[in-house]
Amino acid sequence: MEGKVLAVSGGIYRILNSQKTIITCKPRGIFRHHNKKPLVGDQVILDDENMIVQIKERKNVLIRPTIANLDFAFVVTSLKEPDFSSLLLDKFLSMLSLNNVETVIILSKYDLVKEDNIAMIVDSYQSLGYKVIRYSKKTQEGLKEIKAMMKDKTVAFIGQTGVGKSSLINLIDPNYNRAVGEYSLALGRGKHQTKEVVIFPYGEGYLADTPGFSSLELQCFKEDLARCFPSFSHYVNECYFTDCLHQNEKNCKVKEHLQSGKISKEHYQNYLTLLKDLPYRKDRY
Ligand SMILES: Nc1nc2c(ncn2[C@@H]2O[C@H](COP(=O)(O)OP(=O)(O)OP(=O)(O)O)[C@@H](O)[C@H]2O)c(=O)[nH]1
Ligand SMILES: [Mg+2]
Ligand SMILES: [Zn+2]
Repeated sequence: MEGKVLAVSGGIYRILNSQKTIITCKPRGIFRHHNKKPLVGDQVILDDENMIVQIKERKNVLIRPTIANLDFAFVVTSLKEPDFSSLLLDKFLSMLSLNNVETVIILSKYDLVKEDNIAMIVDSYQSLGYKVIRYSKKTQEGLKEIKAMMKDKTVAFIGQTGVGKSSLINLIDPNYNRAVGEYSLALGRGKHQTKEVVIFPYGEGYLADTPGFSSLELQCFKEDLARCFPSFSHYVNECYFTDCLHQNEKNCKVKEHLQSGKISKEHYQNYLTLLKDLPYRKDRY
């Protein structure tokens, strides 16, 4: 029988089997030998004793939050409490792009800001090709659109702690009954209310709540970021060097578009900030 991993806790797997029943089971020891284990979101095969014997091929996998087989991710970024940061959003977008997960941006806590102050943010990400949804728990603006996009898909809500991921899932359906945390003014962030990745059936698809980040490390090389950074990906194939880092290389299209204003100075600056902390791939060989 087949099943979908909904949650994992202490080595026990919660699985929705093909008869739409939720069961708990364990994986066979064989996974330990191969250093591979089933993850939330995996489609697995169960044997007669309801033990996991096989993981079906994954469409994609994220390490943090740990989840497999997403159709796309919603990156939830608050406009206030915590304050909006284009650096952080660019980091999330890079991480998802590196892992081949399509992304939609939700700007949460829209009730706490004035439209005039965020129109530029919305424009700048839309012009990169992202869908951007303004959302508020208070007014429910954006909720309909979010629900419509989720139809029959497997999606995860990903973002900083305290931006409102679990609250939003409760608005989608109160039966999910997610614990909602609070934003701490003193700490300037949320309090890590959600502790584990968990998937719920939603129509013919699934939705995932994930633990919020307080910090995020990109797990890649400079050369990877240079190709995947959101505002560059359209141009990198036109750079003279295939491994161009878009700094001082000759005939760099990214730098050209930076001069012409097609790439914003702010995104480019974010790129340099992220690039600084990453190792070179070429040092590895
Ligand atoms: N004003 C306002 N507050 C919101 C909105 N969405 C969520 N909040 C508040 O933000 C706080 C954190 O909400 P959560 O849903 O727990 O946030 P989370 O992203 O799940 O946080 P973690 O589980 O820690 O990652 C709560 O006090 C919510 O009531 C919103 O749209 N507007
Ligand atoms: Mg939460
Ligand atoms: Zn370049």
